[in-house]
Amino acid sequence: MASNNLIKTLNPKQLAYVKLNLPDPKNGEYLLAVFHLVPGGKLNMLQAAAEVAAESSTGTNFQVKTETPFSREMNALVYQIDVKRNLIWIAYPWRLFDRSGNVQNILTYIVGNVLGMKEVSALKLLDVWFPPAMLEQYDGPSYTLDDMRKYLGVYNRPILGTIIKPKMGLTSAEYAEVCYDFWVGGGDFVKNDEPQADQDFCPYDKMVKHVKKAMDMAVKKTGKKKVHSFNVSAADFDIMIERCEMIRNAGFEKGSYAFLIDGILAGWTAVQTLRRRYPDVFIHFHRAGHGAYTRPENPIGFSVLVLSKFARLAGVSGIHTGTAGVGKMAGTPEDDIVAAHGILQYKSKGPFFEQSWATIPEDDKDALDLVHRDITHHVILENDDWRGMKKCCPIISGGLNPTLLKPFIDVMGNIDFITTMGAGCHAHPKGTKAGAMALVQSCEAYSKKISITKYAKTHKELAEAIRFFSKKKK
Ligand code: CAP
Ligand code: MG
Ligand code: MG
Repeated sequence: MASNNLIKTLNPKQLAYVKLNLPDPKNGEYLLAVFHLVPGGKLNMLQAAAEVAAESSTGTNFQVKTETPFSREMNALVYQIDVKRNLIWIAYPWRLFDRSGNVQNILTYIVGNVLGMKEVSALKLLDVWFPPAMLEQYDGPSYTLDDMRKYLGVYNRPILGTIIKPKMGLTSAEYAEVCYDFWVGGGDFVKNDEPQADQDFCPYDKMVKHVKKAMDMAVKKTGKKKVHSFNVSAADFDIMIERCEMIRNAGFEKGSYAFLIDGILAGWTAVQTLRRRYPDVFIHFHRAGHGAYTRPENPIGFSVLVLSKFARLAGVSGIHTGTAGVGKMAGTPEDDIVAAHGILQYKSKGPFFEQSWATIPEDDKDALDLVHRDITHHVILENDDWRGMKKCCPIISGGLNPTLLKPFIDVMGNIDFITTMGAGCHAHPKGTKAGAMALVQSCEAYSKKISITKYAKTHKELAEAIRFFSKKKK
């Protein structure tokens, strides 16, 4: 059925949420969204789309008598549909949103009630576009990957990290010993695993103290700076802040600690609280639970790209964006790499929208060129505030090991990320230190453009990693 005929099938309420061929959706008034939609019940695509626009903005199941001329101005509008591909485009007047730069509030509209409506049997938010004026209302990242690079003195390779394994069950002293081994093996970055908290066998305060000691020893031994990302997710605001303050008061150097938050499960309020309270700290968004929304086989939810864009909007320094099929987690290059590039670059192309994160005028070719070169070399500009919203760093994790570093870099197309390898280091037959050495060696091989098999001839830790990890499929 052509769009005009579909319009005739709408009831008056639905009609108020549809404006096909909206003259200029990118005029700055709207947040734009593309959904994959399969109607539920007997509705056609446009009817279902109108119901989604209604419920995700001002409406409900019936037109209400309390509407005002102004409230109608706030209606979201279905402005395009593609019946064959089951796609709908909706424009949300962004005056709908909480003026305090609140990401949770936007998501409560656009992927809130609508995901549970009877009128849809599939509804997935695939991409969003933010107008420049709206971006200005949101924090964006403060402490970035470039700041971490400066602290570590690491510029022309990915940041090499690990997650301590076993995931849980080590005492605080045992935990710190594994950190030490990884750091003296040459690794830069260690993160708490996502369920790390204040377990009775590993009290938080002791974990922090032992990590501090291990870091001091490792820095002394190697002459290199190190970073530890502490999970500060907690039951309530006070405990979360208590954990942050405990870390800040433990004697760590600025730059040597990051705050990890289980962003999906602790929630956006926790994420944004950290960003606002601690602009001088790397905020690390671990996305445990995201699969419930993002997995392709789940027809309801949102994409990895959407999650990652909102994380940048909220201002985290880095978020996990997946291994693009190279590691153990589900996720394709199309989804994961588009998301990684989407949060890293000042201008990024998604499947539906090209998002500009910069306030630089499109015709200022010199400035754009400078920014582009800085993204590649990281050192031209001291402070990237002026260019618009800062970059957010992809964190690449899940089933990786030293043999998979180059394959991932090849898919990613650049080295601007943190990678954390858990089993990939601690399963090394000679243990964690050798695992870290193998990771460093595999990175050296990449930088020197030598294959890992050739490099392994003179580097025994790498040789052993290759033997071990190529035997084991996982
Ligand atoms: C990786 C990891 C991360 C996952 C999360 C884990 O460990 O710590 O939580 O990477 O997935 O526990 O699995 P391994 P994602 O290196 O031992 O696999 O990054 O896709 O959100
Ligand atoms: Mg309601
Ligand atoms: Mg983990």
